[in-house]
Amino acid sequence: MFQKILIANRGEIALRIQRACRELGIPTVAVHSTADAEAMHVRLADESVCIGPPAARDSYLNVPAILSAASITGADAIHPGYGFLSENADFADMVEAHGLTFIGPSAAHIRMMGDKIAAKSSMAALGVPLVPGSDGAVPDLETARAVAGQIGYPVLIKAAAGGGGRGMKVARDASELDEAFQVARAEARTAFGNDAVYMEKYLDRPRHIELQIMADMHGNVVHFGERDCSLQRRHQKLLEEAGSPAITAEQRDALGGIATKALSTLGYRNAGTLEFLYQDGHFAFIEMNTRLQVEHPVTEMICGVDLVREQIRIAAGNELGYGQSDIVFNGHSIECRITAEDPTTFMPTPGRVTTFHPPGGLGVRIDSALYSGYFVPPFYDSMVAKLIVHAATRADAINRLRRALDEFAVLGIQTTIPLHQRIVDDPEFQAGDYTIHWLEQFVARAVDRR
Ligand code: MV4
Repeated sequence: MFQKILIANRGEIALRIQRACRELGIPTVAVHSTADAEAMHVRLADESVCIGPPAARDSYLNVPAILSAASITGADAIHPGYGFLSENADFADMVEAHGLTFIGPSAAHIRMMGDKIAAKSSMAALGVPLVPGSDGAVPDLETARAVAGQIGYPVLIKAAAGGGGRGMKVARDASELDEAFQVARAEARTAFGNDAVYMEKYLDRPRHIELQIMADMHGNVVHFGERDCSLQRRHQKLLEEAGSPAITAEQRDALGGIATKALSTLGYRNAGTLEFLYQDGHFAFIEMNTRLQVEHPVTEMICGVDLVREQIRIAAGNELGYGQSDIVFNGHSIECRITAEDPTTFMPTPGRVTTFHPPGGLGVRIDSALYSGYFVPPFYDSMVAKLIVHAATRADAINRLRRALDEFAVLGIQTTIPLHQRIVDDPEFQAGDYTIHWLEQFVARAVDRR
């Protein structure tokens, strides 16, 4: 097992990783920017190192500073969390080149999945279903027209280096194709320094369903079921649930079987998430995330597993020690991402938290680095807390979530707690009847009512 783990992140996820380390008896090193000297992840770590000024590029993305911090503290492994350097293959390479363990997949797999074209062709070759689309990159307009003719409009043009919604253009019909193609290409070149694009049939009302997998270094791969992440606004997820209200246990088993077999063949290791669009009873793979995700707790709640502990154990070379049939799904879990934002305009609201009173009780979990008196800095992501509930059924989980949201007090700054309270009271949400477009329409209706 590792002697000391450096956590290359901040906020709630740094705390989340520290907690797993502590239960494994592994000391932790926190790194922080000058803006985070008073942050909870620094206070609770065994050791801490200041790695630079507030801007992320000078601190949490500062590779030499992070590697130096690992070296001077004697850390032998680095957990990247999510965001920042978590899906940076060059960073993973450099960590290993310094004789340290990167707690995550191999740099080669991170690189493969970072190229969305390579990710799709690898998965397709292993029997994972895709959206109808181009076979690889679309090099020119002539090819784009031919592909659109084959798959039918509307089509989506996506950047190979994109992902998470960046660099996509819809063409509703042939008259829109030329411009969509040129703009997608130009934007991809500017945003990613890579103008490779590919095409897919545009699905107009899908759900976003993702599958959590875990693989050890001995060829064992399991899945921990799906999360429904359809409730998002501008590609920022607001609320996630496990399992999806839209899919059956049989569908989960079938998809899980295909996915675990594919990743076992690929030789993938550590945690990973396959993203699918789900519409009209069909799953289509779109991307794979090679990191621990923000919403991992809903999976932990229904599976009774500590995913971060598993990541660390696996990275140290341990076997999973259990198989798919040992993983039992129990009840339902919902996570609300609470951000320091105006709940109607979504303008960030950094500032001093005067009172932090989290809810408690049976089936309630708070992952947050807030405390009364903490100043939420303006430099980073605005998520300040995750409220996760677990109960026997979805209806019970919603009821518990309403109770927990009512109990939650974050004073001094505005948060999105009131927005979550409105979502939870909505009959369509309660019925599980939503697609990836539902939340934006819900928010627009709320603005109209003002
Ligand atoms: C799509 C799609 C419809 N059809 N692909 C956006 C994020 C990126 N991961 C993929 N995305 C989409 N790909 C096809 N062929 C619609 C989206 C999409 C979306 C997907 C998941 C969650 C939220 C979304 C919001 C808008 C568009």
